[in-house]
Amino acid sequence: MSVKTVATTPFADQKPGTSGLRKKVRVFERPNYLENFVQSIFDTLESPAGATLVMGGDGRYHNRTAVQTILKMAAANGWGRVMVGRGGILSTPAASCVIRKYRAFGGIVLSASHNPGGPNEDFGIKYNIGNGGPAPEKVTEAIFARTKAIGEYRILDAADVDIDSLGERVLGGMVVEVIDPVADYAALMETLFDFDAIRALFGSGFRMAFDAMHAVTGPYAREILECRLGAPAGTVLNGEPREDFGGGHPDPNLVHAHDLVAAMTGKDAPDFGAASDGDGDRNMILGRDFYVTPSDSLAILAANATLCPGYARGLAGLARSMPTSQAADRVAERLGLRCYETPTGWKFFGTLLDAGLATLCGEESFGTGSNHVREKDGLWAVLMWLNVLARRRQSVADIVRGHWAEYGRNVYSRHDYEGMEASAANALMDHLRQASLGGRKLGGYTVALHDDFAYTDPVDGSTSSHQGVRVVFTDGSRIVYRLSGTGTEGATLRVYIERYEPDAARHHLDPQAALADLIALARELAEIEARTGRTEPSVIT
Ligand code: VG1
Ligand code: CO
Repeated sequence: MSVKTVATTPFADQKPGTSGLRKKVRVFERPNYLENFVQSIFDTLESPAGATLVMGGDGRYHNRTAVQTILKMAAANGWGRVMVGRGGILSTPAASCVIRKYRAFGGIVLSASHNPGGPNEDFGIKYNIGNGGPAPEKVTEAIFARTKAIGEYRILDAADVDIDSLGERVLGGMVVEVIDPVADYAALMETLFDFDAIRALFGSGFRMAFDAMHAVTGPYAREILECRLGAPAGTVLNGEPREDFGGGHPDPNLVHAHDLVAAMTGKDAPDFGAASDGDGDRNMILGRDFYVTPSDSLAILAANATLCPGYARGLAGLARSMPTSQAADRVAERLGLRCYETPTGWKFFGTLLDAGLATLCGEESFGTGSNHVREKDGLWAVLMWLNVLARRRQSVADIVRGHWAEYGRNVYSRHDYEGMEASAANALMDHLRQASLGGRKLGGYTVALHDDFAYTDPVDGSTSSHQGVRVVFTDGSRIVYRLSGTGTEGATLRVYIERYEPDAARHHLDPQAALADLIALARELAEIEARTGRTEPSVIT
């Protein structure tokens, strides 16, 4: 076995987005494409010789090939040990858990998350630092800078390694340790939640449906829900991970998690429904005929956190991404906590969690998590809901309605316009940035604030600008616009609409109806139809 140094030339398009580098599989299959990016990561890190790296992915098409390439490159770049999930599998939160537990130098997560998988679909790669969380922007920017200058990469000339059986094997001067992808994560969950109470809940006839969407959480959900918590076999739907996620979008929302939505409809439906995404970091929560928005879910989990053993002593603070509704802020205020507002993407929560300023974090995009790892965590959120349900013994709908009655409802919706021309989308955003809206009266609303969100990290002082155009009205209602940073084709415009409704008599209204005037205003302000020809969003959540 010898180390080969291979000459290469840069690719211009390896800038990581909201969560790592995501491209079509066909792009990743180009000679040297993956290798250039991985070598750029290794060149950027100041990892001591012999350091430990964690690696795993969501099991999508190209995962196994990429794992073998990266193992050989890690061996040629002086890593001492790579801990890899069996079969190349680790959910994103499990990867974060393993990095932290074994104090690894960092980790490589192979996933394009909620994007579809298969030979003609998407693949992705991201680097996580030693705290278990996504690399902060200064690291991803350094990696990107390196991709533009790279001239060679190093790889071991060796046969593929067996990654399908547990245990250690040697690859050049490096140890490859194949670990159980579920065990460490499941053990961590047992320390946070009241498994006895949840077991008793299932024992009392409570029924649940969990849609793993043929993605990575299937084995985790089966082990934790069915084996450890005693939920009946069959609670986990679509539990076999597949390289193409069964042809679907592994995106847990009302549009894509249709099997779950069907299962949760009607009077014989289970009491509780949940789904997770491709890499296991997102969650959707449903009751019988009832949908919980992710923003409400964060607020409700925060308000009930002390019912869970891992959070019994209270929370240090909350954090939410800027476009996430302000429901969590109301809970924070009641609890006397700060609620931090960060740009979109989990990487911005890491410093707050590390500094002990926040305990729970969330995003409107079906992401919820806590300081137990440094990623959002789908099954964790499901278990926290189960713990709350086991202690409160009320239906999901009653818990949510009770929360609204107590705090008021932040009526909320996100409208996505997918597959737009990038130039039209960029022009639309420029137009919104330049419009001078401050103080203007629009319909029944008066603009209190109009800006392009900029953030200064309160812990390390790093700054991020152009994080989304906000139009905030004097009554606290908001319209937020930003472009997606996770897509691989064209551009996606996301429009986030929110209005506070204190009147309990109006809490039952459908959000699309309750927000109709703001939705119309949002389309008008951005000139969506005139600029893009779109009259309706492609996905509403
Ligand atoms: C989207 C979500 C964002 C989330 C990101 C990664 O990003 O809006 O909240 O953190 O996906 O989630 P964007 O830039 O497309 O809006 V995942 O589960 O795809 O890692
Ligand atoms: Co994800």
